[in-house]
Amino acid sequence: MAHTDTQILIEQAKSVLRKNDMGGWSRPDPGLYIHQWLWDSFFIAIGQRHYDIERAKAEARSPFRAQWKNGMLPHIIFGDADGYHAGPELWHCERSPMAPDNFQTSGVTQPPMAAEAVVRVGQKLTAKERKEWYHEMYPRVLAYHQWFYRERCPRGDGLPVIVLSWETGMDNTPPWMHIMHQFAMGLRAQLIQQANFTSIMERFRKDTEDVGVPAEERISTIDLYAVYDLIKALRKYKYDSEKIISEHRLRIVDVAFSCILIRANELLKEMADEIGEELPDDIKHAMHVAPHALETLWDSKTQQYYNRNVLTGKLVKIPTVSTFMPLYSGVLPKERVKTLVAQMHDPKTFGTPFPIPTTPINSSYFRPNRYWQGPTWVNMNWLLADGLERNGERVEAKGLRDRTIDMVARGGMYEYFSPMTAEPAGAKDFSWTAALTIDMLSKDN
Ligand code: 2M8
Repeated sequence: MAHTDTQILIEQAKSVLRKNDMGGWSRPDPGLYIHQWLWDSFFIAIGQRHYDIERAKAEARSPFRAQWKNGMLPHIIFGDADGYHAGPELWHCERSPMAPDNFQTSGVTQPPMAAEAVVRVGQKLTAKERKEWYHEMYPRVLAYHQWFYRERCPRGDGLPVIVLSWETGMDNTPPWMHIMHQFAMGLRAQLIQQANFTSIMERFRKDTEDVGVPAEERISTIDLYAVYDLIKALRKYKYDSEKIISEHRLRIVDVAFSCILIRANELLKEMADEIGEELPDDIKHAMHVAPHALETLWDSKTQQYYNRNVLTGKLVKIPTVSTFMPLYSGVLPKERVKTLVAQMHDPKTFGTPFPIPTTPINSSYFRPNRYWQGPTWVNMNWLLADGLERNGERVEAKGLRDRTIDMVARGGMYEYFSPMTAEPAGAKDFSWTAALTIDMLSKDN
């Protein structure tokens, strides 16, 4: 890309981030996601560090202001704005004694990108500043990671149990929707489905036409109401992990989430080493056992990684972009790198003109513009390009970044894009698309 085009794109991205800057934290977009989201903020900080290090520090720090007393970082911190479709009145987080005193939040978490953001911000600091930064952030990130092993890891195998598709960040990803329909449909959702009320219920949705996003680009109506029902179930447990882990109808070991946590521990260790701290035993144990547990998610017949349904113990063999995430984990067996790279290029599945589609194009779930069931997302490409690079696939990593930048340059700073044509979809002026575009463009400088 020519230097001037790069500059124009960076300026466009910065202006999106300015528009979504709420003063110390950022919203994902101005219409649909008007509060603060966990992994969004960490991706945003990764972009901001290139031009405003203090602002990036504030962004990476801001999710911790509502850290729960048990260490969990909630996936949404609610601000003052009204109109979000799953606001504080749905969650009632105050029912948990662990919820923070001064903030209203959701009651679940999201992929743990905290350590990544803290270390990336750290890379832009002098050695002395970095030590101070790590001294500040390490105990908080550690408390978050320890929450997973204390409360969400009953098998002690280093892989957390995830209890709502919203925790994965890939809200309507096919394997989760499949298991939800099989095992975890609430009464209301069943009624809506049986009585064929979906088109009536669609009119009550607040996350589509009202905020400028066509319904067909979002999660389906029945899936959305089923998720709402599951949130109500978690709320009934008062977000008590012990109850959730033994009783909740939806419990999944999610391959992408697991890979992000595995990588996050490595980054946590980097922080600990730099400030002369020793990781506690629970984290060391998790780091030791998780790579073996990750191997149990590999299916040698189809040569893919899959999620495991905890209720049945079985792999859910519905392929998605998550199959590539072990590249990001940093513990992928060497001989498997080439297999995954070849699959990324297969024109029958993931090798689309604007890769990587969240669902392969030969899947019955695939829709080029439907949320996490087909479109290409900039954050997934960012994670996978990073993973490719650390696995020695530099050319592949650069190729993926270049195609992602090309897609954003054509479509604009949207939430997601058609993997076939780069046509944009979802929310306009989307913060992590902007932030990660800045980061990817900065790599070539
Ligand atoms: C989407 O999720 C929220 C619920 O958490 C929603 O649909 O209302 C997901 O894409 C998620 O990954 C993202 O963090 C969030 C805000 O961008 O939006």
